[in-house]
Amino acid sequence: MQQLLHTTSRNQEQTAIISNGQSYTYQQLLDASEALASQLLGGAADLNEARVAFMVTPGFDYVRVQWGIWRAGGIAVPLALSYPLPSLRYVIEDTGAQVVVADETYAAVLATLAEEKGFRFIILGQEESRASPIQLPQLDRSRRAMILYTSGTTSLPKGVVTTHGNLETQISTLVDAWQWTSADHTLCVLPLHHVHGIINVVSCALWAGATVEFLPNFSAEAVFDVFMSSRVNVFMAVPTIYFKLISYWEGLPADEQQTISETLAGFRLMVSGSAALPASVMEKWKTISDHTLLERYGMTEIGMGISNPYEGDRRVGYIGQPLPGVSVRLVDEENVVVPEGQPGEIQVKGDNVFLEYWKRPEATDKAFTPDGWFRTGDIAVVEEGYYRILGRDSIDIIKSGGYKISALEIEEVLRTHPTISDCSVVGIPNEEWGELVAAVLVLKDDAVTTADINGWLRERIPGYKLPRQYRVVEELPRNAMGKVTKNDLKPLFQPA
Ligand code: MLC
Ligand code: AMP
Repeated sequence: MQQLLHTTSRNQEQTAIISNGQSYTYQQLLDASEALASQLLGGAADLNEARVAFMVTPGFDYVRVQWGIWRAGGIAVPLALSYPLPSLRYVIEDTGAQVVVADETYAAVLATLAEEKGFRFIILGQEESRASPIQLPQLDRSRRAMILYTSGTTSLPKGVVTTHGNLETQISTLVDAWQWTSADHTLCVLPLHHVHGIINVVSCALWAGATVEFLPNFSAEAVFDVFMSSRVNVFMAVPTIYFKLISYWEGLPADEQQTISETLAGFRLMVSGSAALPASVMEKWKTISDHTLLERYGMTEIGMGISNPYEGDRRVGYIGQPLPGVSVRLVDEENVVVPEGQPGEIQVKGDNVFLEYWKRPEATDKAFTPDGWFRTGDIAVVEEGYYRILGRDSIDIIKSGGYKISALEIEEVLRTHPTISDCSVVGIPNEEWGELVAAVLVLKDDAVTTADINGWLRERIPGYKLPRQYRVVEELPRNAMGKVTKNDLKPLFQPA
């Protein structure tokens, strides 16, 4: 945070943010975040790591709230805008947030919870005005700064706690590696409750003194409109977004295609990550934009760990080499380092690695080896010095549209439906989404349809976690231990 403020003070009159048709300078961001910090503090000297949850549309308000929380000494807990009430309640309860901030769009959603939980509820636009300049607390690197929720191999999402030091390392490493400067201008279309949007796009841009422009959500048409009408020269997205941009471009008349291609060719950098980039997407994007996408690998717990080079050979199907300051090793099941060419689990060490899972010391312990390496659960191999992802060690983790989704979490909710006697959730390969969530159900009552179940589920889990396909069976296949053999279920979803 101190570093971010340092940049800000150098670039006061430069445009920091463009959102909702308005431009905001770094000075405005500084003033607005200080005002919010002051309001959060309410006369206290320091929030002392109090959790402040916030549900705010991506744009200037989002950043001023995030910075305001940090500047007041709190822990920022961004709430996903797509979450239904039970998921919001879970995050607010799990973090023990005593203060929740919302903009007017989300105030109504949170009002029920505010009544139920009695937290302090701040609605943007209805803030008190600041009385006089205040003294903000000094934040050292070891302070907790943010909690992001990640789905894993447990049925409930875990809060990943990062310190100011972790964030500074994650941001500064990328700013250097990808050569961000204050002349850059990026467009953020990613959700702001995950590291990809928060760190790689917004924080890197602001750290470098660049401009970040926001679209509240993704639409291929809107993205190309911004590209054509502004000075965007850096773009980062998940493979699904590149897939959607390609499909849209392919449907345009030739003259529009050409104008877009000419604009894209002038970009400085285009990055893909959060899920494997299919070779077909990389190649088509190259034809359209004349850019070889820079593919990198990261995780909520580590920020970015491995990246193809900014200058040099970006290899199709590879995630590149460890970023400076990030130690990476591949180990076998006995935790012994494997030689080049042999597959192993990616383990990571460095200042970029998170502090802990919030209030889950056992899960934190299990996530690290006795000598302090973080176990990612991703399997990779090194070939000619480049890392290539082979898969994950857990069949229960699904990546769809760049979102990590836990099959166990969805199964747990499905099991509470009165007519479901048994169920299993798997990920099935899909070029556009990476994987699609698919559910196999055993039903007590044939009168209930999968459409009914989907409608019921929609009220309980975020839309991006919903199964896209269902199959109903008499019985689930199980091994001698009684465990469902998920690999036997996947063929049920192969196209006929
Ligand atoms: C939505 N749809 C899906 C889906 N999500 N279909 C299949 N699988 C999914 N996962 C369907 C909807 O039902 C809807 O269909 C249609 O797609 C449009 O829905 P939407 O919600 O409007 O989707 P859209 O906004 O287009 O979202 C696509 C997206 C989004 C790619 C923009 O998924 C996204 O923002 N992904 C990024 C997630 C991210 O930031 N991950 C980073 C995690 S951090 P219908 O029929 O109803 O119209 C991380 C670390 C790292 O991983 O390394 O970065
Ligand atoms: P999340 O937990 O949402 O932060 O997602 C992190 C996971 O995304 C990693 O553990 C990987 O499985 C996956 N991931 C991120 N980048 C890539 C990539 N370039 N290729 C393949 N998988 C990736």
